Amino acid sequence: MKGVFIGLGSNLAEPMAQIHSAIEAIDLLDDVSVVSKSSLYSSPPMGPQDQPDYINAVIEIDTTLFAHKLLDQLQEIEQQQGRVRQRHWGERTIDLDLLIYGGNTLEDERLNVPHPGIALRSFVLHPLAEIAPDLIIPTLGAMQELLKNCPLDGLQRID
Ligand code: ROI
Repeated sequence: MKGVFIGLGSNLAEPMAQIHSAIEAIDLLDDVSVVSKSSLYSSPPMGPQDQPDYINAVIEIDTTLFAHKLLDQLQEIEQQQGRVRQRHWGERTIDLDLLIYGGNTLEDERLNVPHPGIALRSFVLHPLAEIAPDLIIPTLGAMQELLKNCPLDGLQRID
């Protein structure tokens, strides 16, 4: 199934390298292949301001994994890359968020998909728009409409 999107973020321990190795690790998973990658972006932190800027990106994958199984695998990659959560909304080595799982909506203790932050976070919405400009997101609506209400807020495309 295509139309599965993952958001990546890092602001510790060589963030660009963290993003690249996470994408590689995701592509190496059984039953997952990366079909599209956004550029890398730098963004000022949302949350405490006394932390480094983030590097963010969004990828699309093609997968046969169920959402929870995929989440398990993403969390394993976070652990392998030494993720530590130092404080709420604080700095992190790597954050992998399951943003969209095709046309599905999922809501339980572990997953809220589509991710409720998509439309509110420029560092998620704009990279997503780069690779899926015509996307209609379940519960949130049309990408081009969402973009109208989401200023860049300091987001900058790298490359
Ligand atoms: N801020 C930015 N700019 N990028 C992120 O990926 C990010 N991730 C987070 C919080 C702490 C909310 N802030 C962020 O989890």
